[in-house]
This record gives sequence, C-alpha cells and structure tokens, in this order.
Amino acid sequence: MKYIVVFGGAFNPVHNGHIKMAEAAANIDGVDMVLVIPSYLSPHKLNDCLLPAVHRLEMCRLAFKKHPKIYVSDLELLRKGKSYTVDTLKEVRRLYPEYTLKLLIGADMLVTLENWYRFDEIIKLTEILAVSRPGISNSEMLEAISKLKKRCAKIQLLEIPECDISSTEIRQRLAEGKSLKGYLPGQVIDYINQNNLYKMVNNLMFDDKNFEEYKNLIQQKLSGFRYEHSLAVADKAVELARKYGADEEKAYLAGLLHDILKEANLDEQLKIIGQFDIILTEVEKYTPKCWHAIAAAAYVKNVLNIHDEEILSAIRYHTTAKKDMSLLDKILYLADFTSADRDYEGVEDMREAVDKDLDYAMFKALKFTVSELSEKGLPIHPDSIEAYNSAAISNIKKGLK
Ligand code: DGI
Ligand code: FE
Ligand code: FE
Repeated sequence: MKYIVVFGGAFNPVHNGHIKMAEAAANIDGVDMVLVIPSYLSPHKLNDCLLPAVHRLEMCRLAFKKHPKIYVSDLELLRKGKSYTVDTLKEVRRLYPEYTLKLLIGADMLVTLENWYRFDEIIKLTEILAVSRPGISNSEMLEAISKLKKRCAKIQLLEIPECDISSTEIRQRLAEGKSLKGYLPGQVIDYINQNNLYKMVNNLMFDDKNFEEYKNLIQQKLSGFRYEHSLAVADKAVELARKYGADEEKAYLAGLLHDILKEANLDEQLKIIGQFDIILTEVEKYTPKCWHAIAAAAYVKNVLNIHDEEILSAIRYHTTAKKDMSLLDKILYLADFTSADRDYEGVEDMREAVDKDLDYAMFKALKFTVSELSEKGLPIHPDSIEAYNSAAISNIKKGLK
C-alpha cells in the first residue's frame, strides 16, 4: 500500500512540533509524501488572530524546504473560503487516486473529530494518524479512539518524543519580545522579524472576549475626546445589535475601531492606503474626510489581523455608507450618528428613528449628510449618493403602500 499523509492546520506559525510530527509521518513504511496544507480560514475558530494565508504558507515552505518527502501545498489557499478538511481530502484524492490517505492530527483532536464537518465522509476518505500530545491523557485518548472505531474510523497512533510547543504560546512569546530559539526554525524566525509579523495586539483572540488590548491601542492613538466617542459608538452599536439581532461582539469591536486612524495626519492615512495597494478614485482624492475609513479597514485587517469581513465592511463604509449595506454596516453607521456623545441639533429625532426602523433612520441620516455636504459645496462620494438614492426610493415605496 502506498500512502499520502495529509497534514492540515492553521500553522500560525509553523513550529518545531509540527516539523517533528511531519517527519515522523514521513518515516512510516509506505508513506511517499506528506502534504502540509495551511488553511485559508479555519472552520471552527474565529480567525482574527490568524495571519494572512500567504505568510503562513511561506513560513511552511521555509520550514520544510530541506525535507525530501514533505511538500507544502497551497490548495486550501487557492480554494479560499472556510477550509473544510472533507473538501481537502476529496481534492487530494482526485489528484492522487493511486494513494491511500492518512490524515495527520494531534491526539487532542480525536475528542472533537466526531463533530468535524461531514465526519462520516472524512472517515470514508482517509485513515486517521494521531500523534500523542501533552494536552490529552492516555485514558481520554483510548476512550476517544474506541468511540471513533465504533463509527468505523481507522485510527493509527504515532508516537513521537514529547514536544510541548503551541502556536498560541509562540504568538504570546513574540508579543512579549521573548526569544523563540528552539521553538521555530531560524529561517522562520527571520521571516517573522523581516515582515514584522505578530506584532502588537494580533495575538489577541476574539474568543477571549477581552477587548482591553484594543481599548488601550485606540487610547494611545486618539485624543480623550475621540477615545470617548469610540467607546460610546461601540456601546451604541451593541445596543442596536441586540435590538436588531446582529452579532454583539462584532458590533462592539467595529465601534471600538472605526475611527482608529481619524487622528492620524492625512499623509499618514494616504500612506497606509497606498501601502495596502488601494487606489483612490478621482472623487476620493478630494474627500479626505473619507480616508480614515478606507485606511482603517486596511489597517484593522492587515495590522491588527482582524479578518472578519463583516467587521471590515462596517468600518470601511462607516463614513460614506453605500448601497445594499449589511445589518452590521447600518448599525455602525447609525451608532456613529447617534452615540451618547453626539449633540448636534436633531440628534434626538435621529435616535428615535434608529429605535423605530433602521432603514428609515438610514434615509434620514443620508438625507442630512448629503444636504450638509452640498450646502458646503463639497464633493459627495458616489457610494453616499447611491445609498441616498436607494434609501429615498424605498422610502417613497413605503409611503405608497
Ligand atoms: O469620524 P466621525 O467624525 O465620527 O464620523 P464620520 O466617519 O461619519 O465622518 C464624518 C465626516 O466625513 C463629516 O465631516 C462629513 C464627512 N463626509 C462623509 N461623507 C462624505 C464626507 N465628506 C465628503 N466630502 N464627501 C462625502 O461623501
Ligand atoms: Fe469616522
Ligand atoms: Fe466616528
């Protein structure tokens, strides 16, 4: 029998523990190759501490360069979307029909394996190759194995010398500026340093439900007044998320971060925009008040490593709005308009509207903004005009009903 070992994971970053696992798998009789496959997005985790896939892939390439039977594959990266193991196994099987597959996992995963997406298909496609890990006791492992065997999974155990390294610990050490010698291959350490990866707050897990680091960060970047505004918008966004059924944590984080670059000077905002390959339209060049939102979305994604598309979109469009906004987009836009710190004339009416009907409130807010801007003779972003038109049209339609 000829085997291919499939070794998937976030590899965020790849470390010596992964290398030992892959090497041990490569040495099993009959194994011709080990495919290391970094995920694009993990299905089971929120991905905001996850580095962009290209970096994780490149680090894997560096880590496994010297190993003849170990190959790094960009298959999940090219597929994009959530990286489900079942899809990857099917693809590997199609590419290498003459091989039997073994899926390499840490033994701690045995406990959750049954809950993986399309578990029944997974165990038809592959055998399971489980490596003992410190996080799980022998008895737990045996219990999990006997349960899985009852469901016809084929499981093989692979013993490797105890190796207690985790990517979480490495990100922690990086954030604290501690040495990584012995944790990662030298070339991967160099890559991390050269590219300034895992700096600042990006080791913070969304799962931690701990936003203190983000609060500290915006406090550093903003004046007291603007910091208070950000907190107030975050609170208002949560209130609206609760009322209208959006994700409250995403609403809070979007509110907290939406103006993160508002007080960076305009040159700096432009620099950030350019750095992330965003090209401004002709109108955008003349609407500098909109730059902080464009720059913030890129910054939050690439520097803070928050990859949640809903949060990024809400931040991106919090100033101009756009046509066909998502629930979270509208919530942030209107929270920014009606947060507790706002005291323009008419704010009470706006708050009432927001309480009654988000779409009607969007119409009112856009009408207000468009007329303010034209009153001042300023250019109006096409996204704002489109948003205004579609809000006005649905308002007319509602009136006709
Ligand atoms: O950052 P905030 O002050 O909390 O609020 P915001 O991000 O909504 O920014 C509002 C400013 O942006 C306000 O001065 C109006 C300006 N603005 C919004 N849309 C447009 C715009 N300016 C121009 N020129 N064109 C727009 O379409
Ligand atoms: Fe803003
Ligand atoms: Fe704001």
